[in-house]
Amino acid sequence: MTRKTWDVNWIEKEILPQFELGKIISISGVGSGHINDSYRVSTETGDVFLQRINHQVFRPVNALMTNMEQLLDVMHRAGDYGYPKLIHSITGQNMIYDQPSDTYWRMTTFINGHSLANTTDPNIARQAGQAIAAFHQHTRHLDSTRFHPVIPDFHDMFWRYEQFYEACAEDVKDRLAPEIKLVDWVESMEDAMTELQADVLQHRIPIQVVHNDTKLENILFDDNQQVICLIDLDTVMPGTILYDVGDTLRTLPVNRPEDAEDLASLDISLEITTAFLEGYLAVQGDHLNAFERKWLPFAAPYMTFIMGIRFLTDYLAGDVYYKTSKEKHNLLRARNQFELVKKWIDLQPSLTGLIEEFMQKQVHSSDQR
Ligand code: GN1
Ligand code: MG
Repeated sequence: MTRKTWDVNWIEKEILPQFELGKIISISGVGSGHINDSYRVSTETGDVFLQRINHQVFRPVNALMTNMEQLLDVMHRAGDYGYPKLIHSITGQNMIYDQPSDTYWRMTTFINGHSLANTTDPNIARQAGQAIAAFHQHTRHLDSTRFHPVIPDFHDMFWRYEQFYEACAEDVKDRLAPEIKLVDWVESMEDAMTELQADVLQHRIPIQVVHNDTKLENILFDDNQQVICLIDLDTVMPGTILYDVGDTLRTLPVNRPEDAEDLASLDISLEITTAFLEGYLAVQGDHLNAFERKWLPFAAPYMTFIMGIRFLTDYLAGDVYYKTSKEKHNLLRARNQFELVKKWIDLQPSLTGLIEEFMQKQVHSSDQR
């Protein structure tokens, strides 16, 4: 899918009048999401954040908005006021539907902050770990059945493999043959990559409400490098904490973006990974069960692989899901992610060692309390 942008004059004329706002000063596109379209709208009375929700991806848009409202409510009640507030339309709706253009739009307060693609600063990594852990603390007691699975089986590797095989079988754009080596490698990884999800399906790894899209870019920081909130709440739904830990690690300690083409330049910082896990475990360590602990080192390769297989599937299916902005963009993203998977697998012994060490230190310090 190539990037579609909405004309800001059209937005001002058709969408904004449906909300009660002061005089509009400017509208500008923000963010780098692959799915929705986001805008900062400056008005005489302050700035707001406007998003077009991609309802091809998020089919039950109403369910998505119910999830989001519930989540924001939980965060605000917990005293986490960094999270934005939803701005209802003039008619009191949590989003609006524009029939002529068949588009859905929602609005929240604008949160001033910045996000990062990765970091070399251990303090930021630790903060990120604590922020993901705090999110999990706030959501762990919620009844996860009250949150709709807006994209069912989102991080289920078995389902991702099914979709991949389907795309291979259909091969709509004749893209398979030149990539057969890569496709064969993906097939060869199936047993190793589905084992974690097998433990989810066996109810060994607990299901709770998680964020499901915790790449570092989705953590908002203030100027003092303190976390304000997690953003991009569309995929907040049942899942496991491993998906979130893994998705932050997929990005935070990696020196290059997910579509970097020079694979030889890709590097994962163990120091940054360690700082993140320390931050996470300091808050969440006592609450993990044996299976969550067992799989924690594998969270990063799991989530990096799932992105790889999703990008490759979309490439084979003709680029129908993710926005793309260059030739073979999804294939390049897939190659990048798979290269990182290999590196994460090499790092497994070190990760297992450092997590064990950290957990022991924690047991020690709680013994002494
Ligand atoms: C998409 O919305 P955005 O760009 O943050 C995707 C995530 C992937 C991410 C890869 C609903 O997220 O699952 O991790 O791209 N979101 C959806 O960068 O598919
Ligand atoms: Mg997202």
